[in-house]
Amino acid sequence: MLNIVTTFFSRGDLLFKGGWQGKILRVDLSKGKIWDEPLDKDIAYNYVGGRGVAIKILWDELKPGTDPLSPDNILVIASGPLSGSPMPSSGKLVVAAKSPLTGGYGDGNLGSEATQYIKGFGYDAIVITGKAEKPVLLHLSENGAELKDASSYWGMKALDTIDAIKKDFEKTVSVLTIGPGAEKLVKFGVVVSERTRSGGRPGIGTVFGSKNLKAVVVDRKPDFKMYDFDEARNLGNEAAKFLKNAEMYKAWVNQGTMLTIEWSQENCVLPTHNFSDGVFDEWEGISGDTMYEKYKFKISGCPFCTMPCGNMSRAKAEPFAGIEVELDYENVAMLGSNLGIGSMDAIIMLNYLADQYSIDTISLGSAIGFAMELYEKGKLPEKYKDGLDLKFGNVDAAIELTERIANRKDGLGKILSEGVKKAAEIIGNGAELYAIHVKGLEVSAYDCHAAPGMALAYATSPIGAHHKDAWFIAQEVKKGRLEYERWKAEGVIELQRIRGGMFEYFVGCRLPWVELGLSLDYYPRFFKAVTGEDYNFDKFFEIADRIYALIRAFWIREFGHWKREYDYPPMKWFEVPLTKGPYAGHKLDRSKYDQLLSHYYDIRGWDENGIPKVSTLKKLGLDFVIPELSKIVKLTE
Ligand code: PTT
Ligand code: SF4
Repeated sequence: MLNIVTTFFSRGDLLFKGGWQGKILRVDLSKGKIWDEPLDKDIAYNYVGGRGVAIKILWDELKPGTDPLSPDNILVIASGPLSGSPMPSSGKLVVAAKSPLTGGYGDGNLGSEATQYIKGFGYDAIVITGKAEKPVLLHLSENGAELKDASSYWGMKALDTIDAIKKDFEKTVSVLTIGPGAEKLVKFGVVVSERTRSGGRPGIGTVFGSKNLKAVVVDRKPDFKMYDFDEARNLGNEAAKFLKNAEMYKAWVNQGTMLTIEWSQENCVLPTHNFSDGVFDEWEGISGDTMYEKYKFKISGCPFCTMPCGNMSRAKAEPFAGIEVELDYENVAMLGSNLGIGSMDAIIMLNYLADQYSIDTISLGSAIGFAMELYEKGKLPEKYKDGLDLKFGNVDAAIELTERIANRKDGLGKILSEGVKKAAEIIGNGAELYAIHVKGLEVSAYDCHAAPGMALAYATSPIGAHHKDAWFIAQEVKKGRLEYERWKAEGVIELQRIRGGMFEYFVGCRLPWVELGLSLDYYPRFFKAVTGEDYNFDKFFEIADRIYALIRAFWIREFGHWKREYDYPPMKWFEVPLTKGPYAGHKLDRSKYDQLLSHYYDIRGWDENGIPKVSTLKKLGLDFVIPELSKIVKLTE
């Protein structure tokens, strides 16, 4: 293989007591240049890692208005001080960039051994700019970091690429890669790792593709500096013991997130027929029980996890028999009920295609559901039908459309590869009403016609509609489903601070806490053991608020203006009532939603348009944002 450039590692860990390794690996693909930089202490202490480090770098270094697909976009691959440590489920990594799908801040969190090995080589993050002349991969090994020719892998499907790279390098390397969908610049391309993990919904895989970066390959290097490893290991053992004895442990490792299908059906939030119904007549065919009893053949999951939730499943029925894929709730709901498809075999096939092409299952399911609804309602203009019979439940049409989207085939495929927001603009004819997104990111699998708090969570998520920052719906269902009271805004923000803050900057999986009830009190203890720093919850939450405000400032700077309406949930939830189930007839009330949004802004210290106030920015140590923002919008004191 062609060795373009190499760098030698130097020690940066002297700056920190542990957790942080002290260096950032910088790569300029246009110049074929690689170098080390120290991790700024100020960034580490005030933004910690993962999402925090990513947004600080993007704010500081990305020229406003940069085309996300241009060489100038900045790709950040960031671990956090706790990733790869004995903290339970610590094998997670953040990938971030300016999103080609939304035009704002985008990131994703995926399981990967690379998060630990990158630290083993002394880095907290890898920052990649430029565009290689021809396909390359970045390889980290004992020899240094090198760019290598990846032409032979270009065009190869993502899972096949992982197998091929492991064959060509060492079996033990960790691989982050993309498939042909992200290479061809489908706007919702994801990054795939460990064959079953994938992340970066807002098109972070697409940014890999735009840079001719096929993969990042990291040799196994598990050891990195921690402040008090013995204490971290003892805590890890204690937490693992708790998790293994948790009441829900067995159910969790049997079904993982697939437990949610039944829950969503019962609570009338299962996305069905492009978020029209909330319940699905054929739900039993796609339930967690069905998956477990008939399809699951192996437990899989992220590295370093004591409660692995991946459901490796195999299709049984022809013509899909033998296809293997990991099934998760979001994938099954968006490619199943949302498309009116009740066959798990067909869902396995669709999920497999999405993984191989490395395109996001949620956006894919939303795009196909959107086209199907337009088709059934007679709103898809003839010129866009492309000979497809796009009725809900038509498996062949869903598969064919997936291939066309993934290959950006001229016509409907190419239009939908832009995401539903842009597709609706192109199609016109009132299509906007059926485009289920926030800020251009397709909504993940919870219908919120009758769940205003979860609608607020989607609408204020810092990357566009994703549940990861605040899965508020569980609390809402328990405590007062249809209310629009202030407690809901408080609850959403509390979750955003923990899930969207702590777990995205530590970086680790939140599910030990969410699903099996591991006490949050463990986390400051892990933080102390691994980094040597004493942070309490006030400090953790302040950091989360800082990151949120900076992400909001980034969106404002990129858009060049800001409107309150950008924090609205999809129009359909206001306009078209749910059609089925116990909440049939319900839709969101716009003026009550507006009150809820005002509560949200008030608690955050943002003004009535969702712009952080000067006093808030100052309190969070974001004074440096003020001069730039005040040129774009009127700031409130
Ligand atoms: C996540 C989103 C999700 S969230 C799912 S299933 W889920 C989908 N998975 C996809 C997939 O698979 N293939 C594909 N081509 N596209 C996919 N898109 C969808 O992406 C994931 C788990 C899950 S499974 C969840 S809830 C939790 N998410 C976490 C998070 O966001 N942060 C965090 N600190 N911990 C989390 N733990 C859980 O991780 P995105 P993964 Mg994914 C095949 O990244 O962009 O955030 O989108 O990361 O390693 O696969 O684990 O019912
Ligand atoms: Fe990964 Fe599941 Fe373990 Fe979280 S609980 S780290 S998502 S396998």
